[in-house]
Amino acid sequence: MRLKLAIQKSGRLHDDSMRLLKECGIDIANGVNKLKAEATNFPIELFFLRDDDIPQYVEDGVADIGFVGENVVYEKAKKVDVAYALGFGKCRLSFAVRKNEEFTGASFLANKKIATSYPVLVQKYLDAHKITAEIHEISGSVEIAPGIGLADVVCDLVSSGSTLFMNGLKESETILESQAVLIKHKNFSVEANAILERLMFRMESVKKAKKNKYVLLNAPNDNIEKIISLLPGMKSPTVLALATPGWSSVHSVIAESDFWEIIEQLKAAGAEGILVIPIEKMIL
Ligand code: PRT
Ligand code: ZN
Repeated sequence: MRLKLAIQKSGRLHDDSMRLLKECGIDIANGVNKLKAEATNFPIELFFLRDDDIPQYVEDGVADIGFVGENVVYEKAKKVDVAYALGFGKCRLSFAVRKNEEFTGASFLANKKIATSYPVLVQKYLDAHKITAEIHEISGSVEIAPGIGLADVVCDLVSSGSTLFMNGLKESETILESQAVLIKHKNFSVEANAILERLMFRMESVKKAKKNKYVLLNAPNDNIEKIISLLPGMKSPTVLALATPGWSSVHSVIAESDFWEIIEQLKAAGAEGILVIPIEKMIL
């Protein structure tokens, strides 16, 4: 069998979805102009769809899994499971008001007109805060609604914030932090699950590799204990003698998040010739 994966046909998530598959060593045969494509070296078949349709296809089992933004998953509220965070397509769903207005909290929205493409999520927020407001659902260019008098407030996706800024609006309150996720059909056969496990194992290796760097450095033997204590490594660092007496070469893996701090401490401990190399895959 082949696992059927739905991804966005074109748009913001398409390229990152294809790149992730490639990084997982999965080669896709035909072009994306078709509705379907097959991988040549992995039991997976791709469906190219509009992102809005992906949750429905996965609920119905027409696709087994899909890559789609959490914003779409929660707005559509279909019966699917969110199985894995993919780490791309990051954005937030936020309220925005005219830049000269003061957003004083949820109560500011009472009896206002709110333009959004996310009526379900906005209504949920209003209900949670026991507020009544009028929601105008529009499918695109939400940010122009206040300018043309259609709404007082918008609730839209934001990443850099420049769209809001250019339309004289300011972001006021975030109601959802979103990224692309892997969703799956509720009922999975043992066979389908085994393929999904293989795919997720590869995605996790790619993700871990991006978060870590391989470091090589030269260290005076006198300080080697101190330097090793700064480097956790996968098990423990590799230490090899250099041709120069009294010096060793130390190899290890360090997390991107504490990268600069560790490098500074290594330098202070006498490390020299530090080389930092990206890791392609990391299997623990
Ligand atoms: O054709 P199809 O229906 O498949 O695509 P689409 O046009 O509905 O979606 P698309 O391709 O625009 O976005 C797909 C997904 O990307 C969204 O569902 C989000 O999960 C994610 N994503 C991440 C974003 C953004 N960032 C984003 N900035 N989706 C939209 N935007 C828009 C936003 O709506 C606003 O118009 O970008 C503008 C704001 O960007 P900044 O940088 O100016 O703040
Ligand atoms: Zn869409």
